Formats: sequence, structure tokens, C-alpha cells
Amino acid sequence: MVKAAGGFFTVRTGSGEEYHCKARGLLKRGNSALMVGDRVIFKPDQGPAGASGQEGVVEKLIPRKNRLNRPPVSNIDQLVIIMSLKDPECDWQLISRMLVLAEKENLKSFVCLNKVDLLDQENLNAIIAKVNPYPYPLIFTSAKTGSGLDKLNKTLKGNCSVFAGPSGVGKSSLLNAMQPGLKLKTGIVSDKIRRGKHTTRQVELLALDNGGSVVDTPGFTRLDFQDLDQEELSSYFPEFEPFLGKCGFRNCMHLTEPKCAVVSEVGNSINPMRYEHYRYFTDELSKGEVY
Ligand SMILES: Nc1nc2c(ncn2[C@@H]2O[C@H](COP(=O)(O)OP(=O)(O)OP(=O)(O)O)[C@@H](O)[C@H]2O)c(=O)[nH]1
Ligand SMILES: [Mg+2]
Ligand SMILES: [Zn+2]
Repeated sequence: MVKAAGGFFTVRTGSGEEYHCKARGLLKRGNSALMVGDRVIFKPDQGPAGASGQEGVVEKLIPRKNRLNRPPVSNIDQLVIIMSLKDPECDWQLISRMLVLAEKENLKSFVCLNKVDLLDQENLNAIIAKVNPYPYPLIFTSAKTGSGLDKLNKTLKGNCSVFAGPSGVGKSSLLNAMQPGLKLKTGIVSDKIRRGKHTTRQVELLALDNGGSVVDTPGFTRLDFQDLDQEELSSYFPEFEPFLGKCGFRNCMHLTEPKCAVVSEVGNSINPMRYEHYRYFTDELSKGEVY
């Protein structure tokens, strides 16, 4: 299933043909409501193709390997979080938030920092220092100058990836720059508030020439942790892993407890910014707050 809009679903077959489909009622509600990335069984309509091309009915959903709710997509191999270094400003905490949700789904993640052309060397060096160390692969790119696109393209090769991040960071622009034939619509970043204008409106699975596929998604800025327990949070920070179980207290939350193995590693292999995000999220979860 490559696209969903207005109660219709676009299904692409193994040979690349697309069918404009309706779905059986059960596939429109609750957990089995169809989402982009779903593998389905459908029945093509008999007779001549209609005005919108070949048509059919989706009959069955094949069990999903995984799913993300935000952006809504299933059966992906990896998440590529896209953020711009400037215009709009990089939201490191939102990156960590997406990474936690990806860890919960056991998804491999990459972080792509776009618009590197907008930073001078000094500011770029400051960012590089800030993310040293960082527990996920970082790719610095510019859709404008083409810098880093080879590396991004290699990451996407042969995999099904989802591009996620706020509006205006350049998700669609990066895809266009790597594969101009896609001709995705891109927007401007407003002058005053430096935010994107929500140009991409649909979740859409795109086939890449390198054998991979990418789901381009609309931008978002808010993300909440719906079914997450405060206790499980530390297991979604992979850099904490070597130190878990080594704290003075068995139920250590790695906050203010003495002899905490995690806290004593902050500034070494644990990035202080990432640890701050952990503290912030723990606090948020303990209050049951919705971000
Ligand atoms: N300077 C610079 N501008 C860029 C770069 N990448 C994208 N832009 C600009 O940023 C604006 C937004 O780009 P889009 O590709 O529409 O952003 P998006 O992430 O797809 O946004 P939504 O579809 O709204 O979620 C456009 O004006 C692009 O030209 C880059 O690397 N450098
Ligand atoms: Mg877009
Ligand atoms: Zn601890």
C-alpha cells in the first residue's frame, strides 16, 4: 500500500502496477486500519479500467512486521530522522523523542542534519562538538549543494526507510535532490517564524532507483509518549546499556541516587545533552503529561 487518501488506497504490485482501491470495512477502523507500508491482498475489479486507472478492493491485511504511529507507516526497515541545522532551528530533544519511540519498535535509526550550507565553519564546529559522542549515525547533508547526499543515498539503498521530521527541514527536497524524477512538491520556510508550511500532505511510499524505497511524510513538531513506562525509558537509550545493572541501587532511575553508574558516565561515553533529554522525559512521564 503506497498511498491513502480520502478513503481510497493506492496499491502497488510487485511488478510496479498501481491499483486504486477501496477497502473492506474492517480495514478502515482500529488497529487494522490500513496504513502506508502495509502488505495486502486485493482483488482487481473485472472489466475495463475506470477513469482513474485500474481499480480493486483490498480484502486482507498481511500481519505487520512493525508500525509507527507518528508518522503512520508499517513494515519499515529503518527510520531516518531529518532535522535542519538552521531555518527551522534544530530540535535535539525532538530527535531524542523520535529515537525513543523507534527503539521501542526495535527500529534501526539514522539522524540526518540537513541545510549544512546555512552554517559557517565556527557554528558547524560547535554542533560537531555537541554531538560528540552520539549513539546513532549522523549524516550531514545539504539538498542545496549536494553535500552528503552520496552517504544518505547509500544508507537508503536496498532498504525501506521512512523520512520523519518537522515541516520545512527539507525531507522532500533531499529526495528530489537524490532523484530529480520524483518531482515532489517543496515549500518555503516562512520569514518571520522560520517554520515550514506543511507542504507534504500525505504519507507516500516512493520507489528509489537504487532499489530502496522511502516514505515521505508530512512534518510534525509534537510527539507524545503514549504507552511508555518511566521504568522502561532507560532501555531506550542504547548508550546507557553497558552501565545498567551496575548502579548502587538495584532500582536506580539514574536521577539523584548515589553511586549511579549512568550518571558517572555522563561526559564520557554518555553525551550530556542526551542525558538531559533522559531526565526531561522521565520527569514528563512521571507527571503523566502530554507534550
Ligand atoms: N539552504 C537550504 N535550503 C534547503 C535545503 N533543503 C531544503 N531547503 C529549503 O527548505 C524549504 C523546505 O523544504 P521542503 O523539502 O519542502 O521541507 P519538508 O521537510 O519536506 O517540509 P514538509 O513537507 O512541510 O514537511 C524549501 O524552501 C527548500 O528549498 C538545504 O539543504 N539548504
Ligand atoms: Mg515535504
Ligand atoms: Zn543509575
